[in-house]
Amino acid sequence: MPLTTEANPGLTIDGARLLGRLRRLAEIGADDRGGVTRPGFTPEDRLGREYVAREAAAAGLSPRVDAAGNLIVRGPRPGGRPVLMMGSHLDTVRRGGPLDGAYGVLAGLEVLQQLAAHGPPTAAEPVLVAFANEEGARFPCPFWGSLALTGRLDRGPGEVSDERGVTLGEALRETGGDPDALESARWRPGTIAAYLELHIEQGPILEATGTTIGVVDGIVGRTILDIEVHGRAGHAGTTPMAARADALAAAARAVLAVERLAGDDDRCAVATVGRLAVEPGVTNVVPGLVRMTAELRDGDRDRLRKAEEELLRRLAEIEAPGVRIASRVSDRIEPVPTDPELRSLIAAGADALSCSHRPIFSGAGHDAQIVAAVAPIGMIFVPSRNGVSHVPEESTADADLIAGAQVLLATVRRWGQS
Ligand code: HGY
Ligand code: MN
Ligand code: MN
Ligand code: MN
Repeated sequence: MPLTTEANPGLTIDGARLLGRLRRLAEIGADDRGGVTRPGFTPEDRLGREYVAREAAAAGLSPRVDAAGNLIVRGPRPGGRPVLMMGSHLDTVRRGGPLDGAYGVLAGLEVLQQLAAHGPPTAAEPVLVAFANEEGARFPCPFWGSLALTGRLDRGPGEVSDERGVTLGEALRETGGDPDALESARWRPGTIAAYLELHIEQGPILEATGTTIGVVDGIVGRTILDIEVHGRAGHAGTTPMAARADALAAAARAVLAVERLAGDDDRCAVATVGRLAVEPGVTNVVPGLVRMTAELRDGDRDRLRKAEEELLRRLAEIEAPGVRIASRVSDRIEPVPTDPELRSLIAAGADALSCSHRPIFSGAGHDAQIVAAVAPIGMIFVPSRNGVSHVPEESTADADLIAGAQVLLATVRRWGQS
């Protein structure tokens, strides 16, 4: 595959440098299962961000961390042009892989570095952002950084805590942010002309169809519910079955109700119970309380709302004497389409590089869908081996990683030219 474009024969990303940086970053937070555990606002997260900032500074770029914990990297000629923002995230889920988020950030760094060193000025000023806490793995407020940057945070830093009761504000301060100055992280409306995010697909379609580049046409919406099943704890040997109010047995029905919502009943695209905690959680006590989450996703906003309502009805039906189920929506993120003009630019860039491409829908969430509230967004996908992500086995062929970065560079160069 030719890796330079007809429009910029000399300008190409340094594939070996990109791959080397990806390997180095994956060592930060490397866990005992061969994966990467670098949740937002942990010491590992901070080290990852510092690594990227050091690489940027060594390349003559200007990195800074904003009050919300976002790493922002600008080139040598800031200001005076519309901003074309490239971004993704450096935080990971627990026992995740090396590419989710990290790839888009390091490829964006490579693009910025090449343009700064060799590029004629582009119509827009490319700016790179590594958004803080996209996954919400330690602090359950995913997209924290992109919500802060777009001025749409609906919770304060003291209102979100980890499992040990540490607030996000405390962790943010320890990792280089300033919870008292979050407003300063906001970019005024109109200051971002466009936003581009390069990401691994995290699903099977590009690999199955032998396609190198996915031109994302839309991003899934997601509703997360916190559910509490209240029963009555009791002695496991002496409480007669007829007299029990077993919270876990009711929670098991609730788990199946969530699964069925998306499965056989097709009320939404996918539905998952990813967390479940039993109290007191000992062998010889009838469970008295279960805390669990339900996560529903769909590309259609109305379907997602109706699925949520249907789930609440079904949870109410599971209630029984002594068993009460309480739930609240902890997060609701709308599905969004991408911008048609950016889609065309990405496709044209892929064509110029002789990369095969196809439209694709994103079943994963991305910071792009938050930025969509203030700017047109475009997303580029590359194939995921075996379609897996959020697991240590997450990987993508080197040639595809390099091709995706080339398409990002080509798209940035084309923006504003037509
Ligand atoms: O869960 C998601 O879709 C995203 O990767 N945070
Ligand atoms: Mn992810
Ligand atoms: Mn991601
Ligand atoms: Mn006893």
